[in-house]
Amino acid sequence: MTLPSDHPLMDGRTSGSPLITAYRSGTPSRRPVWFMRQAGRSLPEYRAAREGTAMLEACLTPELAAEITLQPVRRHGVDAGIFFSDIVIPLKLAGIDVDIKPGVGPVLGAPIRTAADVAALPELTDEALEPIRKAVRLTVDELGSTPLIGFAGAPYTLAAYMVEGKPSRDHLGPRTMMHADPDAWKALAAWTAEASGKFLRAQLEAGASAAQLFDSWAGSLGLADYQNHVAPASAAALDHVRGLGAPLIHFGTGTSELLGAMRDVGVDVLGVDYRLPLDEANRRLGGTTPLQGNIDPALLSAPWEVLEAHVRDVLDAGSSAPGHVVNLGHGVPPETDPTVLTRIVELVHSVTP
Ligand code: 1CP
Repeated sequence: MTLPSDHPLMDGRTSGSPLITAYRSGTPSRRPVWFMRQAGRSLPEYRAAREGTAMLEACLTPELAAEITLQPVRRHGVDAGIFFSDIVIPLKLAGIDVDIKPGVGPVLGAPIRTAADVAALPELTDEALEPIRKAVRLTVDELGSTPLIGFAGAPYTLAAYMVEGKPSRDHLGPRTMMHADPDAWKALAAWTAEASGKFLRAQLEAGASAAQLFDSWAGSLGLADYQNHVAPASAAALDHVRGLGAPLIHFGTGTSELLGAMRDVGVDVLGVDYRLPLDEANRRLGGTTPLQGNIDPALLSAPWEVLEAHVRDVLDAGSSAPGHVVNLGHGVPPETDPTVLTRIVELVHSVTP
């Protein structure tokens, strides 16, 4: 299966863009940069657009999701849009009782704790993903030569919310389940892999030029648990979109010890959080994998001179990798001054790629 001939990656709109070139270890015309959570609460235009609309409703209103996706591209001149949605949208579209509570995050009506709970999970159908395809089509029509990145939550991070029923710090629920009830865990990981895989595929087929799998909480796992209980499900999610020709990126936080295993699920690019310098990440990966990252979000509120020196360090360390896309080491904090992000984009674009 390939992408349609009028897809932005196939008709020449985005294939030569700095982002796609760097993801493919080529030589881009400038160092590409985008920010995780670039759409969202740091932008006054986002807060205005969202007024009176609940988070999940905003994600499922195609015109609004497209507009919110475009806002940071217009404002900052970043090298990619990241589709405005959430990792729990596939759950919602499957019919699961899930909501995003302001100031909290994803909350389920009933947590998924037993094999019977998993067996009762509804299937995510392709038809249910139509609002996603529509929003992506509207977005890429406006983006022109700027690529759109699609995304999904990786099975572990998604399952962590399903088992706990809400955000948690230590993710004890899923980590216990994978040992105490391995069959239930395997079934849950398989369900989430399919939901995330279908969500990714809908975005890529409708016009996204790359896709990122977010395993934000993988860092709570040791290497053995990651390899035995998680990596196969992440690989299964990606099986839905392999061979389409779109670069696949894998990101988690606290994953310095898991980088090789996360690359080995079969991705083109690794996102690195702020804890590990990119030259060391590159060394650990054998110098063959393009990297994305890793400005420390904490420094966005530091004096500009301090932040600028840090960004230049990230650019230097990133030069050691076969490709480098500048990003943060995790998402934009809501209280960030958006003019600082624009200034980072200008700085990154001013250096030789
Ligand atoms: O009302 C609001 O504005 C809610 C805040 C918000 C936003 C803007 C949530 C709730 N989700 C999002 C959008 C979102 N979520 C995007 C698109 C925007 C962009 O990147 O520009 C993406 C890629 C996500 C993905 C996401 N959701 C992740 C993975 C990325 C990461 O940050 O680690 C995770 C873990 C979630 C769960 C989630 N959704 C929302 C919150 C506050 C959380 C985290 C809760 C927790 O701490 O566990």
